[in-house]
Amino acid sequence: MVAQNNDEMKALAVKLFEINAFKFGDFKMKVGINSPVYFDLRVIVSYPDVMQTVADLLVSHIKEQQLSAKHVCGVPYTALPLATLVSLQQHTPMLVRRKEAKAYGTKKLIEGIYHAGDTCLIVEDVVTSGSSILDTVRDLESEGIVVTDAVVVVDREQGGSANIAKHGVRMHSLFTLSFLLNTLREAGRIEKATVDAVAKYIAAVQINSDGSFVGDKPDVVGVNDFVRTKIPFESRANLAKSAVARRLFSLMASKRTNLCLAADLTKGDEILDIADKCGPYICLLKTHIDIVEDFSESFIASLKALAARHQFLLMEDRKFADIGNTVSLQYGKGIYKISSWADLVTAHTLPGRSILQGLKAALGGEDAAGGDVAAERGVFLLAEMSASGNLIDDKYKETSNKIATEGGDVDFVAGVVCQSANCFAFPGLIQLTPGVKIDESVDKLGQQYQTPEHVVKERGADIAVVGRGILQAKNVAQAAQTYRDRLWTAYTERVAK
Ligand code: S5P
Repeated sequence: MVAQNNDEMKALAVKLFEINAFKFGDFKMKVGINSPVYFDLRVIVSYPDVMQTVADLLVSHIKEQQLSAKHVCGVPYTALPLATLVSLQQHTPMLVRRKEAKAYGTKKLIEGIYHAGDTCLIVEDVVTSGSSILDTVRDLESEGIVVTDAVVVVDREQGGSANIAKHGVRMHSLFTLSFLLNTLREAGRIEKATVDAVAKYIAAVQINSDGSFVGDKPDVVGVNDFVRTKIPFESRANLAKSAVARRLFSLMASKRTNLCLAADLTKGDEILDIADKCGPYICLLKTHIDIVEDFSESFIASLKALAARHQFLLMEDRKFADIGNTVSLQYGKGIYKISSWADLVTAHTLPGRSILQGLKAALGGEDAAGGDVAAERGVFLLAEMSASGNLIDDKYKETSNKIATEGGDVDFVAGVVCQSANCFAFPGLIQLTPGVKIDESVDKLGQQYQTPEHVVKERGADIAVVGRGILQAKNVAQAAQTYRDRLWTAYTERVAK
C-alpha cells in the first residue's frame, strides 16, 4: 500500500464499517465456530461512491503490484460488479464464471472470449479459507486459462493466502483484518477489548481450503469472549449504531443502574412524584402516555426537567404497529406529540421494516438548538412478549433480529424488547426485559414475572423493566433502590464470570 493511498484506505475502512459492510458481534459461520466479526460486502452495491472508491483502490493496487493479465474474472457473486468496474477502468476484457453450468445450449462454465494459455486475474471481495477463489481457479484452469494472482478487498487472515499459494496463486489484499481493526481503534470507533477479542479469534481459528481447521478444532474458550452479555456497558457504547443507545449505555455505566421504571400511573402528578423519588436509581422511565387522564404540556415539561435533574431517559411504550404513514402521524402528531419529548419509543416488528421508515419520517429536520432530531431519538423493537400465550414464534424473532441489525435504518434502533438471551447477538443493541418482580409470580391478566437475577444472568437482560414491583411498594424509593442494587449486582457478576 503506498503512502498517498493510506489516508484514503483509512477513510474507506471507516466508511465500510459505517455502512455495515462488516460488524462485530457473535456470528454463526460455515466452519462451525462463531466469529466475532462478520463481513457482508454485498451492501456496497447500494453505495455507488463506496463502490467507486473500492474499484479505484483495487485498480491502483493492481498497477502497483504490476499484475498484468489478459482477462479479469470476479468470484461469483459479490465480486462481479467490482470485477466489472476493474475491467472497464483498465480496458481489460472480463470473463464470467457461472456457478452452475447451463442446463441447455453450450453448457459453458466460463462466459467471454478466451483461448487456452490466456492469463486471468481473479477479483474477490472477502477471503476466509480461499476456497471460493480456488473453485473459480479450477473452472478457469479446466479451460486452459492460467491464473497466478488474485486481488481481494479483505483478507480475514485465517489461512486463505497460504491455501491459495499452495495452488500457485498469489493473493494481493487491499485490507487485512488487522488493518481494519487498527484503523477503527485509531478512529475511536471500537474498544481495545474488541480488537483483542478479534485478534484472539483470528489466532485461534485458522482454516484449510476444505473448510477443516488447521490443527485440532480450536479451543473455543476465550474465542467467544465476545458474546454480548459478557461485554461491559461502557465498551458496548462504542459499538452501538444508534446515538441514543450510546448515550444510554454510557449513562447506565456512569450512574451504575440498569433499572427502568414502568410508571404505569393514570395521574400526571403521581408520575412526577414517583419519577422524582425513584429518579436517582433508574436509567430509564417508561410511560404509557395514553393512560394519563390529565395530560398537559406542562406535565411533559416537568417530566423532562426531572429527567434532566436525575439523569434518566424517557421511553414512551407506545408499541407502534401500523403502516408507515399512520405510525408517522401517531409518533409526531395528536395530543401527545410523542416524538417531541420521548428519547425512545417501542414498536412491534409486525408491519416489517416500514415501521422504522414510518417513525423516522416523523422526525425530519432540526430541533430548537439546531441539532439533528433523528439522531436524538431511537426505537426498541419488540421481538418477544412476556404475556402468556402470545403468538410470537422463532421465525418472527429471527426476522425481528434482522430488522434490528440489517438495512439502512439500523442507526435508529437502540435495542430489542425480549425475554431471552438468544434473541439477538449484536452487542451494540440493548436488551430491555419486562416482567420482573422480586417474588416470581403471575398477575390475573397473563403477566409472567421473573426475579432480577434470573432476567439478567439467565435471560440476557441489559435493562430490566419494573412496574408494579415498585409502584405497589409502601416506600417506592426504597423499592427502586433494592431493584437497582440487585439488578446492578447481577450485571456485574454476569460480565465478571
Ligand atoms: O412483553 C412485554 C413488553 C412490555 S414493554 N411485557 C410487558 O410487560 N411490557 C411492559 O412492561 C408493560 O406494558 C408494562 O408497562 C411493563 C411491565 O409492568 P409490570 O407492572 O408488570 O412490572
